[in-house]
Order: sequence, then C-alpha cells, then structure tokens
Amino acid sequence: MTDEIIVVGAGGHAKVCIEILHEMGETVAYCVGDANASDQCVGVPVLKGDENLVDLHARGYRRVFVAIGSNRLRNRLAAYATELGFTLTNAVHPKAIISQTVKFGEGVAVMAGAVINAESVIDSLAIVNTGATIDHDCDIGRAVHIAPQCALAGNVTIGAFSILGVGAKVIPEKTIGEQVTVGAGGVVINDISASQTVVGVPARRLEK
Ligand code: JB2
Repeated sequence: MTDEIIVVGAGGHAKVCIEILHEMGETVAYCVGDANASDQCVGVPVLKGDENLVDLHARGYRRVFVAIGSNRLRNRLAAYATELGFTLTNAVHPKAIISQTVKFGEGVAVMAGAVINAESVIDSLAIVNTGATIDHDCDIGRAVHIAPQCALAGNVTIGAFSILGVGAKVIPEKTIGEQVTVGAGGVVINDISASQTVVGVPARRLEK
C-alpha cells in the first residue's frame, strides 16, 4: 500500500491541482488521462485509459484526486474510482484562507488566493478556483465549479453541478439551483431556478 496519489485527468486543471498537491507535501505518482493525453503533466507520467485505475489499485494505490474541469465528467470518474476502492483526497492550496469552521466533502479543489469564510459548506468534488471568495454560511453543492475571481456574499446556496464563470458575483442570501450556468462577470441579484443559463449585470436568463 502507498500514500502516493493518482490524479485522474492530465490537462490544464490537472496541472494546477498537481502543483497544489505538491505544495501540500504530497507525492503524485501518475496521472490517468484519455487516449489523447500528453505523455506527462507538469513532470508526472501520464497513463492513457481509465482501465489503468484497476491495475493501479492492484498495485496498492488507494488515493485519487479527480482533476477534470467538466462537472459531469469529474463526477462520473470519481464514482468509477470509488467503486474500484479508491478514496477521494482534497487538494487545498496552503495559501487559500479558510475558516476552521468550514466543512469539506471529498475530492474538493481549492486554489491559491481563495477565501472561504465561517460555517460555509463545500460539498464533494467542488472547485473553488483561484482567488474566488465565498463568505459566511454559503452552501456549495456537489461538483460545482466556482471559477477564478468569483465573489459570493453570505448565505448563498449553489446547487449541484452548477458553474459560475470567471468573475461572477452573487449578492447575499440568494439560491442558485442545480445545473445552472452563470456567465463570466454576471451579477446574480435574484434566485435562479435549476438548469438555466444566466448572463449579464444583473444576470438574466439567456434565451435559447
Ligand atoms: O474519460 C476520461 C477523460 N476524458 C478527458 N478519462 C480520463 N481519465 N481522462 C479524461 N480526459 C482528460 O481530461 C484528458 O486526457 C485531458 O487530460 C483532460 C482535459 O484537459 P483540458 O485541459 O482540456 O481540460 P481540464 O478539464 O484539464 O481543464 C478545464 O477546466 C479547468 C477548470 C479547462 O477549461 C481549464 O482551463 C480550467 N481551468
């Protein structure tokens, strides 16, 4: 058995997450990408094809971090890895500022410069990207992506699989449903129901 970590994914998001894991003092043994992946990712060798996870488990690896930007694919590959018997580790940059009362699920990524304040909950497989700020009592759902420089005020709820684009903002006490997309720079001042795409200032539904 080994403590070394397997990173699933070998693209841009994996680069950032591997460097976070290194900052945390962890060792990343391999990445697992798809057939088109590069041979290495920031110096970590890349195995191509998810079937490699079976072999890695047999070789005594138990810890996985799924570093894939797509919320749905991240969730699917995390489910596959846990079915195989892996545990999902967190990647939290030491230079993120996080209240001791924050609760994390599994497989969460928090990038450098992020701030997460008192009694917020960050559910499994969420990404709190570079420089994003999440104020007190927020509830960030499963496999949500809060992109770089987003700002969430207090008591904001974000439903599972939603994505807030770069620099989006949410005023206090608003609830965003599941599978919502907020376009980059959008400012949410109303509750948003599930499965909508909203853009602009203030953020409004994008008509199809
Ligand atoms: O089925 C798969 C699979 N499909 C794609 N299994 C495995 N194991 N890996 C898969 N991949 C891998 O996802 C590809 O081999 C590739 O390494 C990676 C996609 O890389 P890309 O750079 O296109 O995206 P990303 O998910 O790493 O990063 C996106 O999301 C981040 C949050 C980008 O938009 C980044 O700019 C963004 N910061």
